[in-house]
Amino acid sequence: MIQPEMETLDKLFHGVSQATLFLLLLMLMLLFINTWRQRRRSHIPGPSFLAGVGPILSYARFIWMGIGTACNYYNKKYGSIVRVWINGEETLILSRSSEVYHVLKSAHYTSRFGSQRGLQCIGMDGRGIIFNSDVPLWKKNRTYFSKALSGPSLQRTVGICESSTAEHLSRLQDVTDSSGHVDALNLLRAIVVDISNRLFLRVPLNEKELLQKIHNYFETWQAVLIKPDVFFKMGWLYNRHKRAGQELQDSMEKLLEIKRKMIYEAEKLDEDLDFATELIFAQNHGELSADNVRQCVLEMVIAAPDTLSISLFFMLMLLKQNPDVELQIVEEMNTVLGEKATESIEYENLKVLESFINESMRFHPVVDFTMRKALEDDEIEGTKIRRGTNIILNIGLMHKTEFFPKPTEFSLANFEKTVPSRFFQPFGCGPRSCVGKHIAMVMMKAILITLLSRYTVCPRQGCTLNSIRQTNDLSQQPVEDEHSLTMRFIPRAARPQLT
Ligand code: HEM
Ligand SMILES: *[C@@H]1O[C@H](CO)[C@@H](O)[C@H](O)[C@H]1NC(C)=O
Ligand SMILES: CC(=O)N[C@H]1CO[C@H](CO)[C@@H](O)[C@@H]1O
Repeated sequence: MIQPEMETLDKLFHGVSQATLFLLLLMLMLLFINTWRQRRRSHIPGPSFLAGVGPILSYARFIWMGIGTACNYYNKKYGSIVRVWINGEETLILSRSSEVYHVLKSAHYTSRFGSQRGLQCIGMDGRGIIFNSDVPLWKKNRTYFSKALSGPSLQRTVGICESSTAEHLSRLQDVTDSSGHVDALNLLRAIVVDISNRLFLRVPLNEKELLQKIHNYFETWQAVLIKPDVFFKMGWLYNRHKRAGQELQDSMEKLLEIKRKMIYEAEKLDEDLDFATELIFAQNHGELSADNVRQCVLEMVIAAPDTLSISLFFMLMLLKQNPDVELQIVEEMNTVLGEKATESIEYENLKVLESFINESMRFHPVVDFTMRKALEDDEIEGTKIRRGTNIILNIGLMHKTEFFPKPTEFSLANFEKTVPSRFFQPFGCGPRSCVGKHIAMVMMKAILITLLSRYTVCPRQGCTLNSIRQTNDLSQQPVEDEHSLTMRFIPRAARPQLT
């Protein structure tokens, strides 16, 4: 029995040429160096490599739980800096303010990560702004966004938000069901998409149809963002998403056609050009491709409905759970706004309202984290970061673990004292921060003031932020099943003297 085996082995050894032996040795050495490097890096806490099983398990957790939920799981299990793997790539999750602040401020992290096939599916790969990782091109496109989201736009915003909110509220009967409830989240979405259109595009559109497409586009974005390449080969899974990604892009193209026609036929254009007009002119001058103009306008139009309307929805829920805060806000509105015409106000004096908005974004954020990529080797607080490492900043968790006096409670006391900026970053800061952060604050204030001066809301019995179902994948969102998210809108008895 043993004899033949010995013979084979013998033959084997004789058959192995010296070159092959050398290659074998080299491979062993490389394997050793690799493991050694792996061990050297293992001072960052995280799940263990386990001969390649670790990366598969951690990737599976991200896909299964959703990105936001998985980040919180890992930070809670391993601490404020964790090393995991997404799609085989080393990924760090950071939640301590000093590390988060370092990444936000640095020019080495102005890129994001995500599946290239996935981003191509939604038109974001190397285009637009949000997930455009072609840094020089992103930079150029970002200037168009910054221009449109500050200056004259910012001033127009207050008036547009107030009139759009008022108009939608005056048609409240149309969206009230037989039991007297309103689908608050969709009402807020309709208000916000109308405001975005009036600010950036100014084309007549079917709000409801566009909102449905924005919703599907977001679902697709979330579904494809970190999927492995094989996912895109499985037609039965992928085609539905591909269609949803394409539908919104087609709608945008149609709206832009209308816009081009409007510009062409206009006798004379407004003094301050809107975002879409600026981009169309840039295209006419050969500076931008049509694909890019479409993607930039698309991202501008979806930005607020995907973030701001859900933030406002959470705020309405929080108000009902904290009636004393609502009282304080309404009193402040009466004293501060009662005296002046609202149109001209930039809302500097509404400290309670601003604290409420800040505390809501701290306590129950929509955007919980942000995804970046290291463009250079770097060192953060003694931890070596290799170029190409994926970075997730878990800002939501940071807001609940540092600085604030009542970190896990909703309380305006958290904003009584001035909060140093590194401890509170709902929009990020630095070169790749939220380009809409100023306009978002103005929009939230204007919409809340208009709404709260006319109505107080009342969610369904037993419906609180804790009890409604939510997911936290790309962002934190309520699950829209049947009636759980509807509210009654009760007119305020004594309406404050607002115009
Ligand atoms: C409550 C509302 C909002 C929140 C909480 C929010 C939050 C954020 C966060 C955390 C980021 C990532 C920043 C980073 O990586 O450091 C971001 C990016 C961005 N936001 Fe917002 N945002 C909001 C509203 C808006 C609005 C209204 C607009 C535009 C109209 C907007 C446009 C953008 C864009 C274009 C980016 C990508 C910037 C880039 O990659 O260069 N956001 N936002
Ligand atoms: C709210 O947060 C912003 C930072 O996003 C900060 O500049 C502002 O001072 C805060 N307002 C209050 C009243 O704390
Ligand atoms: C104005 C400008 O240069 N825009 C750029 C935006 O990004 C695309 C590709 O990402 C470029 O082709 C554009 O030139």
